[in-house]
Amino acid sequence: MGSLRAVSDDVRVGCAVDPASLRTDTDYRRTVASEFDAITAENAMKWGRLAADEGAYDFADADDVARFAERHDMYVRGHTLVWHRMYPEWLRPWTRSEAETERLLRDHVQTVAGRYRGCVDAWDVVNEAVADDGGLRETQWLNALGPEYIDRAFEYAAGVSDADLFYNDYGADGLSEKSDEVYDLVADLVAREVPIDGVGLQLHVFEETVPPADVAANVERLTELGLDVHITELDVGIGAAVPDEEAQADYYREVVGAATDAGVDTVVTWGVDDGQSWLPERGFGEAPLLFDESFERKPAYRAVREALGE
Ligand code: 9MR
Repeated sequence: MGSLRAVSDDVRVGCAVDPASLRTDTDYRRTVASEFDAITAENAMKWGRLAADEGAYDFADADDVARFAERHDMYVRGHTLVWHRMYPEWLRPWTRSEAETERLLRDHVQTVAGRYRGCVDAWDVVNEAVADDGGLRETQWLNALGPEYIDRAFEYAAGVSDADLFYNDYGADGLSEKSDEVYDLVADLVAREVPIDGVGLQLHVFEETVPPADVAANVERLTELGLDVHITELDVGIGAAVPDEEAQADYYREVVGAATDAGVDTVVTWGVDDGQSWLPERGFGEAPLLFDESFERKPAYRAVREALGE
């Protein structure tokens, strides 16, 4: 059996990676290089990782991911420019003036999106700005700058980057109140000609599965706005929603099939192997990825190949 990346000419399959594992773990590195044709830094391009110290960026880890991607001819999803989590401690306590906060946002977006111009193909410009109970999430950015912080982030990114610019969120994968909120948000950005190109549906699946038909319907309505849709952080924890590896494989097959039939051309799993995943340590289910902790291909791996037409 050949590699996953060779299965479909129309759909890229990616993974989120940790640069330290890429450097030190041969099995990890070999799996990423041979199986995937898209890549995201799980954490290395987040503000808190890039600029732990005020006034000084450290791009070493992020550059490693970028170089790896280039060497292996991979599509790069940059993650993420503006978020309410994993920002540097020195940004606290958020008592700066509006003008100063805006300058910090602009400088960060321009610095990072500018550095990876020509390398990052798609940026998650704004991540998780919609609250779980509706409306915009109360973040430091919203408090300091109002809802326009979203417009500004996209505009600053568009000024320096040739990447496709995405809004990315969780819990907005199928049809739900939150996915309606995300739809309304991005429809408004499109209507006001804010430079947005796409929407990332994270698709973290644990307590309950999202009906694949609902994912397809959501993809279709977003596509009708003229936006691209990517599945950006796919993982399926074994637990309440999917009891075992076979059920997990069935769900992967159905949801990847439904999303790609509806027009999704990029599907990224949130990690490589079950030994390194954020889900189990949060108690959100077990063994959520395509490779087990020995990097053996799981039933879910074969299911994704089938979903892509094999
Ligand atoms: O998987 C990531 C984990 O290692 C980090 O500790 C965490 C905080 O930065 O972020 C996790 O990734 C999140 C992603 O950036 C945005 N969507 C939800 C992901 C899982 O929490």
